[in-house]
Amino acid sequence: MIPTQVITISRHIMEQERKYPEASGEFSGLLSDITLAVKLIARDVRKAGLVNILGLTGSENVHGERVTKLDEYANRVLYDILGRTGHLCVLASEEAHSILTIPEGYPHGKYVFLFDPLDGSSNIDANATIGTIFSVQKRISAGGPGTLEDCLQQGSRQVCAGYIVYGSSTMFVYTTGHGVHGFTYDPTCGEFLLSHEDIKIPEKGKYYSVNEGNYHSWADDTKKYIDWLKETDKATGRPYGLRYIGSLVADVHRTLLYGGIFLYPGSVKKPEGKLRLLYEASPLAMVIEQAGGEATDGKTRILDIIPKDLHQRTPLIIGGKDEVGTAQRFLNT
Ligand code: FDP
Repeated sequence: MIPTQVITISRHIMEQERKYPEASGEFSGLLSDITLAVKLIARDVRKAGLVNILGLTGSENVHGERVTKLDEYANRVLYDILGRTGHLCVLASEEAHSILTIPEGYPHGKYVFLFDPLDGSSNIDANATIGTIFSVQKRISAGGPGTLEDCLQQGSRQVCAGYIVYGSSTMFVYTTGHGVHGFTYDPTCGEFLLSHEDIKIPEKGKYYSVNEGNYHSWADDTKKYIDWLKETDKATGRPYGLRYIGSLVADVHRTLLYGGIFLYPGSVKKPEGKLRLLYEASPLAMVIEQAGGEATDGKTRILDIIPKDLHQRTPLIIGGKDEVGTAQRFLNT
Protein backbone atom coordinates (compact mmCIF):
# COMPACT_ATOMS: atom_id res chain seq x y z
CA MET A 1 0.00 0.00 0.00
CA ILE A 2 1.33 3.50 -0.86
CA PRO A 3 0.66 5.97 1.99
CA THR A 4 -1.21 9.05 0.75
CA GLN A 5 1.30 11.40 2.35
CA VAL A 6 4.19 10.12 0.20
CA ILE A 7 5.20 13.09 -1.94
CA THR A 8 7.94 12.90 -4.56
CA ILE A 9 9.80 15.98 -5.83
CA SER A 10 7.84 15.89 -9.12
CA ARG A 11 4.52 15.78 -7.31
CA HIS A 12 5.62 18.52 -4.94
CA ILE A 13 6.66 20.90 -7.70
CA MET A 14 3.43 20.21 -9.60
CA GLU A 15 1.40 20.99 -6.49
CA GLN A 16 3.42 24.17 -5.93
CA GLU A 17 2.81 25.22 -9.52
CA ARG A 18 -0.93 24.74 -9.07
CA LYS A 19 -0.78 27.12 -6.07
CA TYR A 20 1.08 29.80 -8.04
CA PRO A 21 -0.70 30.38 -11.35
CA GLU A 22 2.16 32.51 -12.71
CA ALA A 23 4.26 29.33 -12.97
CA SER A 24 4.52 28.04 -16.54
CA GLY A 25 4.85 24.36 -15.72
CA GLU A 26 8.11 24.22 -17.69
CA PHE A 27 9.92 24.40 -14.42
CA SER A 28 8.76 20.98 -13.26
CA GLY A 29 10.49 19.51 -16.34
CA LEU A 30 13.77 21.18 -15.40
CA LEU A 31 13.51 19.99 -11.82
CA SER A 32 12.96 16.39 -12.82
CA ASP A 33 16.01 16.61 -15.11
CA ILE A 34 18.05 17.88 -12.15
CA THR A 35 16.69 15.02 -10.04
CA LEU A 36 17.75 12.44 -12.63
CA ALA A 37 21.28 13.87 -12.86
CA VAL A 38 21.56 13.89 -9.09
CA LYS A 39 20.44 10.27 -8.79
CA LEU A 40 23.25 9.28 -11.17
CA ILE A 41 25.80 11.31 -9.18
CA ALA A 42 24.52 9.89 -5.88
CA ARG A 43 24.83 6.36 -7.29
CA ASP A 44 28.50 6.94 -8.12
CA VAL A 45 29.26 8.79 -4.89
CA ARG A 46 27.93 5.74 -3.03
CA LYS A 47 30.08 3.23 -4.92
CA ALA A 48 33.11 5.50 -5.26
CA GLY A 49 35.49 3.29 -3.30
CA LEU A 50 34.28 0.16 -5.04
CA VAL A 51 34.89 1.18 -8.63
CA ASN A 52 38.24 2.81 -8.06
CA ILE A 53 36.86 6.20 -9.03
CA LEU A 54 38.46 7.87 -6.04
CA GLY A 55 41.67 9.80 -6.49
CA LEU A 56 42.86 12.74 -8.51
CA THR A 57 42.79 13.24 -12.26
CA GLY A 58 46.12 15.02 -12.13
CA SER A 59 44.71 18.25 -13.57
CA GLU A 60 43.73 21.51 -11.86
CA ASN A 61 40.49 23.46 -12.20
CA VAL A 62 40.21 27.22 -12.86
CA HIS A 63 40.91 27.97 -9.20
CA GLY A 64 44.15 25.98 -9.18
CA GLU A 65 42.60 23.24 -7.06
CA ARG A 66 43.25 19.60 -7.74
CA VAL A 67 40.30 18.04 -9.57
CA THR A 68 39.11 14.62 -8.46
CA LYS A 69 37.57 12.10 -10.79
CA LEU A 70 34.26 12.30 -9.02
CA ASP A 71 34.17 16.11 -9.55
CA GLU A 72 34.67 15.60 -13.26
CA TYR A 73 32.05 12.90 -13.39
CA ALA A 74 29.45 15.03 -11.57
CA ASN A 75 30.24 17.99 -13.81
CA ARG A 76 29.81 15.90 -16.95
CA VAL A 77 26.58 14.25 -15.82
CA LEU A 78 24.93 17.58 -15.00
CA TYR A 79 26.05 19.15 -18.27
CA ASP A 80 25.19 16.15 -20.45
CA ILE A 81 21.70 15.75 -19.01
CA LEU A 82 20.66 19.36 -18.47
CA GLY A 83 22.27 20.75 -21.62
CA ARG A 84 20.11 18.62 -23.89
CA THR A 85 16.63 18.97 -22.48
CA GLY A 86 15.58 22.26 -24.08
CA HIS A 87 14.93 24.04 -20.75
CA LEU A 88 18.30 25.83 -20.58
CA CYS A 89 20.04 28.38 -22.78
CA VAL A 90 23.42 28.30 -21.01
CA LEU A 91 25.15 26.70 -18.00
CA ALA A 92 28.10 27.71 -15.82
CA SER A 93 30.07 25.41 -13.57
CA GLU A 94 32.58 26.03 -10.82
CA GLU A 95 34.79 23.56 -12.65
CA ALA A 96 34.86 25.40 -16.00
CA HIS A 97 36.62 28.62 -17.09
CA SER A 98 33.84 30.04 -19.23
CA ILE A 99 30.13 29.58 -19.77
CA LEU A 100 28.99 26.18 -21.03
CA THR A 101 26.98 26.44 -24.21
CA ILE A 102 24.17 24.08 -25.21
CA PRO A 103 25.51 21.23 -27.37
CA GLU A 104 25.14 21.68 -31.15
CA GLY A 105 21.74 20.67 -32.49
CA TYR A 106 19.84 20.95 -29.20
CA PRO A 107 17.18 23.62 -28.48
CA HIS A 108 17.68 26.68 -26.26
CA GLY A 109 15.26 27.28 -23.40
CA LYS A 110 14.56 30.15 -21.04
CA TYR A 111 16.56 29.15 -17.95
CA VAL A 112 20.21 29.50 -16.90
CA PHE A 113 21.81 26.86 -14.68
CA LEU A 114 24.81 27.56 -12.43
CA PHE A 115 26.32 24.79 -10.36
CA ASP A 116 29.05 23.47 -8.12
CA PRO A 117 28.99 19.81 -9.17
CA LEU A 118 30.74 18.41 -6.11
CA ASP A 119 31.28 20.76 -3.21
CA GLY A 120 33.62 19.77 -0.39
CA SER A 121 35.66 17.60 -2.71
CA SER A 122 38.67 17.53 -0.39
CA ASN A 123 36.47 15.31 1.81
CA ILE A 124 35.76 12.64 -0.82
CA ASP A 125 38.58 10.28 0.07
CA ALA A 126 37.63 10.44 3.76
CA ASN A 127 34.03 9.41 3.08
CA ALA A 128 32.73 12.62 4.66
CA THR A 129 29.62 14.41 3.44
CA ILE A 130 29.86 16.26 0.12
CA GLY A 131 27.20 17.83 -2.07
CA THR A 132 26.01 19.52 -5.25
CA ILE A 133 24.81 23.14 -5.20
CA PHE A 134 22.71 24.73 -7.95
CA SER A 135 21.09 28.01 -8.92
CA VAL A 136 18.51 28.70 -11.64
CA GLN A 137 18.00 32.11 -13.23
CA LYS A 138 15.64 33.21 -16.00
CA ARG A 139 17.53 34.36 -19.11
CA ILE A 140 17.70 38.08 -19.81
CA SER A 141 18.99 37.76 -23.38
CA ALA A 142 16.35 37.65 -26.09
CA GLY A 143 16.74 34.18 -27.57
CA GLY A 144 19.18 31.70 -29.09
CA PRO A 145 22.31 30.75 -27.15
CA GLY A 146 22.55 32.21 -23.62
CA THR A 147 25.26 34.74 -22.77
CA LEU A 148 27.67 35.61 -19.97
CA GLU A 149 25.23 38.37 -18.90
CA ASP A 150 22.55 35.70 -18.37
CA CYS A 151 24.89 34.10 -15.83
CA LEU A 152 25.96 37.32 -14.11
CA GLN A 153 22.62 38.12 -12.45
CA GLN A 154 22.02 39.15 -8.87
CA GLY A 155 21.13 36.35 -6.47
CA SER A 156 17.81 38.02 -5.69
CA ARG A 157 16.70 37.18 -9.25
CA GLN A 158 17.15 33.42 -8.79
CA VAL A 159 13.96 31.50 -9.57
CA CYS A 160 15.18 28.37 -7.83
CA ALA A 161 18.15 27.33 -5.73
CA GLY A 162 19.07 24.25 -3.84
CA TYR A 163 21.57 21.60 -2.96
CA ILE A 164 21.95 17.91 -2.56
CA VAL A 165 23.91 16.41 0.34
CA TYR A 166 25.44 12.98 -0.10
CA GLY A 167 25.63 12.10 3.58
CA SER A 168 24.34 9.28 5.74
CA SER A 169 21.38 9.56 3.39
CA THR A 170 21.07 11.60 0.20
CA MET A 171 18.95 14.68 0.64
CA PHE A 172 17.64 17.19 -1.93
CA VAL A 173 16.79 20.63 -0.54
CA TYR A 174 15.30 23.32 -2.77
CA THR A 175 13.35 26.55 -2.87
CA THR A 176 11.51 28.34 -5.64
CA GLY A 177 10.86 31.33 -3.40
CA HIS A 178 7.97 29.71 -1.53
CA GLY A 179 9.71 28.15 1.45
CA VAL A 180 12.40 25.49 1.66
CA HIS A 181 11.60 21.83 1.25
CA GLY A 182 13.78 18.77 1.82
CA PHE A 183 13.47 15.32 0.24
CA THR A 184 15.29 12.19 1.34
CA TYR A 185 16.26 9.60 -1.24
CA ASP A 186 14.63 6.22 -0.82
CA PRO A 187 16.85 3.78 -2.73
CA THR A 188 14.20 1.07 -2.58
CA CYS A 189 11.85 3.01 -4.87
CA GLY A 190 14.44 5.30 -6.51
CA GLU A 191 12.62 8.49 -5.50
CA PHE A 192 13.29 11.56 -3.39
CA LEU A 193 10.43 11.69 -0.85
CA LEU A 194 9.33 14.79 1.04
CA SER A 195 10.82 14.45 4.52
CA HIS A 196 11.28 18.07 5.66
CA GLU A 197 8.43 20.37 4.63
CA ASP A 198 8.77 24.16 4.92
CA ILE A 199 12.06 24.12 6.84
CA LYS A 200 12.65 27.08 9.17
CA ILE A 201 16.09 27.86 10.55
CA PRO A 202 16.11 28.52 14.31
CA GLU A 203 16.75 32.23 14.95
CA LYS A 204 19.33 31.31 17.55
CA GLY A 205 21.53 28.27 17.73
CA LYS A 206 24.40 26.92 19.75
CA TYR A 207 26.99 26.18 17.09
CA TYR A 208 29.42 28.24 15.06
CA SER A 209 31.18 26.87 12.03
CA VAL A 210 34.41 28.36 10.69
CA ASN A 211 37.91 27.26 9.75
CA GLU A 212 39.52 28.61 12.88
CA GLY A 213 42.94 27.56 11.65
CA ASN A 214 42.80 30.82 9.71
CA TYR A 215 42.42 32.89 12.93
CA HIS A 216 45.73 34.71 12.66
CA SER A 217 45.04 35.82 9.08
CA TRP A 218 41.71 37.49 9.97
CA ALA A 219 41.01 41.16 10.58
CA ASP A 220 40.63 42.17 14.25
CA ASP A 221 36.81 42.52 14.12
CA THR A 222 36.47 38.92 12.89
CA LYS A 223 38.81 37.71 15.65
CA LYS A 224 36.81 39.65 18.25
CA TYR A 225 33.53 38.08 17.09
CA ILE A 226 34.93 34.54 17.26
CA ASP A 227 36.47 35.26 20.68
CA TRP A 228 33.05 36.53 21.85
CA LEU A 229 31.37 33.29 20.74
CA LYS A 230 33.76 31.35 22.97
CA GLU A 231 33.30 33.41 26.11
CA THR A 232 31.10 32.06 28.89
CA ASP A 233 27.80 33.87 29.39
CA LYS A 234 24.70 31.87 30.26
CA ALA A 235 22.25 34.62 29.29
CA THR A 236 23.43 34.66 25.66
CA GLY A 237 23.97 30.90 25.45
CA ARG A 238 27.75 31.15 25.25
CA PRO A 239 30.16 29.52 24.72
CA TYR A 240 28.94 28.21 21.37
CA GLY A 241 30.07 24.76 20.26
CA LEU A 242 32.30 24.49 17.19
CA ARG A 243 31.30 22.31 14.25
CA TYR A 244 33.30 22.39 11.01
CA ILE A 245 33.31 19.69 8.36
CA GLY A 246 35.07 21.76 5.69
CA SER A 247 32.35 20.89 3.21
CA LEU A 248 30.27 24.04 2.76
CA VAL A 249 27.09 22.29 1.74
CA ALA A 250 27.23 19.97 4.76
CA ASP A 251 28.10 22.77 7.19
CA VAL A 252 25.27 24.97 5.88
CA HIS A 253 22.80 22.06 5.87
CA ARG A 254 23.52 21.40 9.55
CA THR A 255 23.20 25.12 10.27
CA LEU A 256 19.83 25.18 8.48
CA LEU A 257 18.47 22.33 10.58
CA TYR A 258 20.08 23.04 13.97
CA GLY A 259 20.57 26.79 13.81
CA GLY A 260 23.76 28.72 14.46
CA ILE A 261 26.14 30.43 12.10
CA PHE A 262 28.59 29.49 9.34
CA LEU A 263 31.33 31.89 8.33
CA TYR A 264 34.01 31.91 5.69
CA PRO A 265 35.35 35.42 6.22
CA GLY A 266 37.96 37.16 4.14
CA SER A 267 41.45 37.55 5.56
CA VAL A 268 43.59 40.68 5.74
CA LYS A 269 45.53 39.53 2.67
CA LYS A 270 42.54 38.03 0.83
CA PRO A 271 39.47 40.11 1.82
CA GLU A 272 37.33 38.43 -0.83
CA GLY A 273 37.51 35.11 1.01
CA LYS A 274 37.43 31.72 -0.66
CA LEU A 275 33.87 30.82 -1.58
CA ARG A 276 32.31 31.55 -4.97
CA LEU A 277 29.40 33.92 -5.21
CA LEU A 278 27.53 32.31 -8.08
CA TYR A 279 27.96 28.61 -7.36
CA GLU A 280 28.03 28.58 -3.56
CA ALA A 281 27.09 31.76 -1.68
CA SER A 282 24.11 32.93 -3.77
CA PRO A 283 22.14 29.67 -3.96
CA LEU A 284 22.77 28.88 -0.29
CA ALA A 285 21.77 32.45 0.64
CA MET A 286 18.45 32.04 -1.17
CA VAL A 287 17.78 28.78 0.67
CA ILE A 288 18.68 30.22 4.08
CA GLU A 289 16.68 33.43 3.53
CA GLN A 290 13.66 31.41 2.44
CA ALA A 291 14.01 29.47 5.69
CA GLY A 292 13.95 32.74 7.65
CA GLY A 293 17.71 33.25 8.03
CA GLU A 294 20.18 35.74 6.61
CA ALA A 295 23.33 35.77 4.51
CA THR A 296 25.79 38.62 4.10
CA ASP A 297 29.38 39.30 3.06
CA GLY A 298 29.70 41.37 6.24
CA LYS A 299 28.40 44.57 4.65
CA THR A 300 26.07 43.65 1.81
CA ARG A 301 23.29 41.08 1.62
CA ILE A 302 24.65 38.25 -0.55
CA LEU A 303 21.55 38.29 -2.79
CA ASP A 304 22.11 42.01 -3.56
CA ILE A 305 25.67 41.64 -4.83
CA ILE A 306 25.92 42.26 -8.57
CA PRO A 307 28.36 39.69 -9.98
CA LYS A 308 31.08 40.99 -12.26
CA ASP A 309 32.88 37.76 -12.89
CA LEU A 310 31.82 34.12 -13.27
CA HIS A 311 34.25 32.96 -10.62
CA GLN A 312 33.96 35.92 -8.23
CA ARG A 313 34.65 35.09 -4.59
CA THR A 314 32.90 36.52 -1.56
CA PRO A 315 33.14 36.34 2.21
CA LEU A 316 30.10 34.47 3.53
CA ILE A 317 28.34 34.84 6.87
CA ILE A 318 25.17 32.78 6.88
CA GLY A 319 22.75 31.42 9.46
CA GLY A 320 19.90 32.34 11.79
CA LYS A 321 18.64 35.94 11.79
CA ASP A 322 19.83 36.75 15.31
CA GLU A 323 23.19 35.13 14.74
CA VAL A 324 23.98 36.97 11.54
CA GLY A 325 22.73 40.23 13.07
CA THR A 326 25.16 39.84 15.98
CA ALA A 327 28.06 38.92 13.68
CA GLN A 328 27.38 41.97 11.55
CA ARG A 329 27.48 44.26 14.56
CA PHE A 330 31.01 43.01 15.29
CA LEU A 331 32.11 43.21 11.66
CA ASN A 332 30.83 46.74 11.13
CA THR A 333 32.45 48.37 14.13
P1 FDP B 1 36.71 22.13 -0.97
O1 FDP B 1 37.92 23.01 -1.04
O2 FDP B 1 36.93 20.83 -0.29
O3 FDP B 1 36.00 21.94 -2.29
O4 FDP B 1 34.72 25.94 -1.72
C1 FDP B 1 35.16 24.69 -1.53
C2 FDP B 1 35.25 24.23 -0.10
O5 FDP B 1 35.66 22.90 -0.02
C3 FDP B 1 33.95 24.36 0.69
O6 FDP B 1 33.07 23.30 0.45
C4 FDP B 1 34.41 24.40 2.11
O7 FDP B 1 33.52 25.02 3.00
C5 FDP B 1 35.71 25.16 2.01
O8 FDP B 1 36.16 25.01 0.66
C6 FDP B 1 36.73 24.62 2.94
O9 FDP B 1 37.85 25.44 2.89
P2 FDP B 1 39.01 25.36 4.00
O10 FDP B 1 39.72 24.08 3.76
O11 FDP B 1 39.86 26.55 3.70
O12 FDP B 1 38.36 25.44 5.34
